Amino acid sequence: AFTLNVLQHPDFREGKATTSFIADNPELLVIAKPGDRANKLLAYLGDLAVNGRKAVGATGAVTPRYAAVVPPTLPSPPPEGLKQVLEREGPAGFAKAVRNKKACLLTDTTMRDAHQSLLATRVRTRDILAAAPYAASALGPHCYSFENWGGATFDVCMRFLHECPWERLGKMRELVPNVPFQMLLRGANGVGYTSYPDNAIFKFCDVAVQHGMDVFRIFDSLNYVDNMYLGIDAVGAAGGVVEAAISYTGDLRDGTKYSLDYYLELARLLVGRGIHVLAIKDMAGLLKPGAAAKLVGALRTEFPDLPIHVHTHDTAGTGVASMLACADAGADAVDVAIDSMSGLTSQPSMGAVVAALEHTDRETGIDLNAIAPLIDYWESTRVSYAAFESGQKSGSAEVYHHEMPGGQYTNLLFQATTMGLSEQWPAVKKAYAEANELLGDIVKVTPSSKTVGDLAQFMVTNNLSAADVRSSAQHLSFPSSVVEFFQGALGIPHGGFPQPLRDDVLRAAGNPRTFAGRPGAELPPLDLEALRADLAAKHAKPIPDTDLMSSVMYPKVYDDFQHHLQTYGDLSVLPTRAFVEPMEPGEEIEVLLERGKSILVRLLGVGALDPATASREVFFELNGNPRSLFIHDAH
Ligand code: 3PY
Ligand code: ZN
Repeated sequence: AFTLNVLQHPDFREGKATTSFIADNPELLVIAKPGDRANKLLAYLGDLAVNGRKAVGATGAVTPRYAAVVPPTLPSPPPEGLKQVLEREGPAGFAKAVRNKKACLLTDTTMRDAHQSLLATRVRTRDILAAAPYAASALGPHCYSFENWGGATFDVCMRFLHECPWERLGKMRELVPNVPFQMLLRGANGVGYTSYPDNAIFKFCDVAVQHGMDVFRIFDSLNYVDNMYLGIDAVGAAGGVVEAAISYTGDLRDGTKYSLDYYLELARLLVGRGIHVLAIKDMAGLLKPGAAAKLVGALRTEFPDLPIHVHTHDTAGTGVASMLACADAGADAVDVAIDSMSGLTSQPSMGAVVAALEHTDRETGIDLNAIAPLIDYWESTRVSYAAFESGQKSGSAEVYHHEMPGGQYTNLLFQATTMGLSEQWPAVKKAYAEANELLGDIVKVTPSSKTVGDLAQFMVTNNLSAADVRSSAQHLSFPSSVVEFFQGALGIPHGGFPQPLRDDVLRAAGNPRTFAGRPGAELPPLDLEALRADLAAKHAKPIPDTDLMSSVMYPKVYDDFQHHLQTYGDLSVLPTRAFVEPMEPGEEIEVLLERGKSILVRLLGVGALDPATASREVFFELNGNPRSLFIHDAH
């Protein structure tokens, strides 16, 4: 590359090069083609070296040095799976094939919910891809799906990992041709936290199907059926598998308003709209084995031809028992995570469920020995994400009291611990349960769970009891998510809004507008082509549908991501430890820029602060050649 660079220099080509040629043209010492990319990477590594790892939002323990144990390469292509059925027979044929299987099918959530729940959604594309081919071969034929997209991954991918979620989807698809991909769609909220115009949701689902998504688990944070219908219609129009999810809360045997009849009535409405699969979404891990048997049993009896898919979290530790009860009661598929990414607020362990179903008529067909390399891979890979571990050490049946969803639990615990407020954690859990009661005992899942969490933190910070909130609501300055909830911006909760709290909160907020029905119905359609033109001008590049949808969902996050790309280039090539932690002086890393093209980067040291420019010179060796650059010191 060096010679190429020199040879192409106009002076050199015109025979004007002298002995001082190289000294006069030091830029020629930079590798020609990947030079710009290498410089941008150095700028990122330099920024971490000067300003520390907070640049990536990591606040937990320092990442140990540990090499991932990559699973072996198995013969390709992998054996056929349900993806082939879906391709040949469409969503209805897929549903039929699922229903006809005797085995209990599994959804492996390792690539989405498991790391969303355990590692703040921070697992990077390269670490997902490294195990994907093996997972496709070893698990593929026995899986209903790999849940690998949607939920919080879309946002976090751009915001913290500086990666394009669509590129991740495309790359996973290349490596996994045999397993249906599954995403979590927040109904009318897409993969965001608020209602979007209907045409935005339709377009999003269409682009997702075009780029390899198959199964859409659609839920609404209040089980508000009008919001769910929108997601159902959008996925149906896009040609995806419509998996409509009932979000489960409480214990249906407790005589609360979330009774068996409530869930059955909701299921009837969803089935009536035209769905391929019915899901039970137990986002907090509240579905105990006995309740699971009742719910799945009743749904099985009423809808004998409809596939039933159950999702849970292992927060209290009953996850495996509950999934076995579901399989026994006739569920077609259950969600699990690879053992080393399972348990606690994540999904129950795949190995445990596989082993427990051996020698039964619902045997999964998975060989426990075949899972072992994936267990080793994720156990070793997880080490690189130490900075994002929540610190949770055990399961806890307290979840039956506070009812916090898995991902939120670890997030709030992490926040409390890293802000030095761990002594407040018991108060936060208690306040969360009280906030839920204040809001009318609602279904709690993104984004309604954020409303409850915000109110709980507001109560703890301001030292307010539930009675205080009720009696002084007219004079309090509530978090915006609480006001929006009472405006009806998320939809209408089962049983309506609690009064007089609703009126009091709205009055305190200056009586903002309220929504009488589905909030999105009142939003005008988005002019997608105008937005595309604006983005193309702003970022000086053509805007494909994928970028357009990223911007529709997260306008500011998308813009920041584009600026980050321009400044630092594609960071997905960095090994995870180097992405998270500042390099140490003397440390060298190898970065594979693309197939067959790698660079060696060594950090030599960081210079003294130059007060005039508030910067430091950072010294590297790039492929053995000295390089230095000035980095702004933000301290
Ligand atoms: C999400 O919406 O991201 C969830 O995981 C809800 O359970
Ligand atoms: Zn979940």
